[in-house]
Order: sequence, then structure tokens, then C-alpha cells
Amino acid sequence: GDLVRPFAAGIDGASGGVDPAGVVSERRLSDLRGLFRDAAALERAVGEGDEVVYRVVAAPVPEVEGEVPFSVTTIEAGRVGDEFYMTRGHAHPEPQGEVYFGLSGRGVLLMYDGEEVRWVEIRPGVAGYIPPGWAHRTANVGGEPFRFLAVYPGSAGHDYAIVAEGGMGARVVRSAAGYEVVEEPGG
Ligand code: PAN
Ligand code: ZN
Repeated sequence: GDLVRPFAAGIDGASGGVDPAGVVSERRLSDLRGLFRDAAALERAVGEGDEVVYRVVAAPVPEVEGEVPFSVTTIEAGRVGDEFYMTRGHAHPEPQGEVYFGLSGRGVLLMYDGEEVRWVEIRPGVAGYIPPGWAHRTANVGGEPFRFLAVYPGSAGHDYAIVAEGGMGARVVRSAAGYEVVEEPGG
């Protein structure tokens, strides 16, 4: 098919905007059922307004082989029980790497290869590297929106079932120090 023509996109770290933008997607609390440990707290929060947990604004680059799609994710500040607001999480079924780059706020990039859990903190100016084959999820561990740029191969695909069913091997929860990453089988 036709490849995209050269272009530049504005990346607004204060709003999470991408200009020009392609697909924009939003995930609410009700889209995250089954992912947080405290299911009752999640249902209460759904009943109290079902707020948007995160939004992804993609640049207009198609997800096809050869292209390199990129997008900005904004995760709002908040928790379900003790667990910080987070993305659904997925793996790339064509094992290919991905780069995240922090734009604003503070988050944890959690990675899981099915056995080992690894995590890195992402702040503005920090790039996180996700190696091929590692499932990944981000959580906002700060008090303001957490934003990052994601860049990945267009042929990577997205497998959400692997995380929905098998978890990430750990949870990102509030602690006296601010947050901690707690390893938990099936978590
Ligand atoms: C990111 C994620 C984005 C939202 O662009 O897709 O942060 O997370 P979920 O896709 O798990 O809902 C990325 O990793 N793309 O490959
Ligand atoms: Zn990814």
C-alpha cells in the first residue's frame, strides 16, 4: 500500500495533544473491569461518574509493516483502592520493541515476560525501552496527569487478552514512600 508522506507533528506535553492527530481513544473505569485488585472499589467509582482514566492520541501513521506509528498517552491522577490509575496493558504478538518517552508527570512502566517483572520510572526527559516479547502497562504514580510518547513498529500488533487473562505479575500501589511495585502472581 501507499506509505505516508513526510510530515512533522506538534507534541504538546502540557495537554497530551498531537497535531495533526489520527485516531483518539479513551478508556473509562468501566473499560478496565477485571484489571484492578479491588473490584468493589472499581464498581463504586463507575457508579460515581465512570471517569476517563486515560486517553491516547495517535499521529496519522497506519499500523502496517514498515511504518513507525507514534502516539501520546495521558493517564489521569487517581487510584482504585490502593492501586494507581493505569493502562489496560498488552503485548505485541509480533515480538518487536517499543520506546516510551516521558513528557509530563511521573509514571511507572511495568514490563512482564511471563516470568520476570521489570519496571522503570518514567519522568519528562526519560526514555523507557520495552524489549521484544515483554508485555507492558503504565501507571500514573503522581498527583498530576502522566503523559508519554510511545513509538513502535507498525506491524507489531496488540494482544490485550494476554494481560487481561494472565496479568502483569505485579501491581503498582500506594505506599508510605509514595508508591511501590508489588509482585503478585496473576496480578
Ligand atoms: C501505547 C499504549 C497506550 C495505551 O501507545 O497503547 O499507552 O495502553 P493500552 O494500549 O494498553 O490500552 C503502546 O504501548 N502502544 O504499543
Ligand atoms: Zn505497546
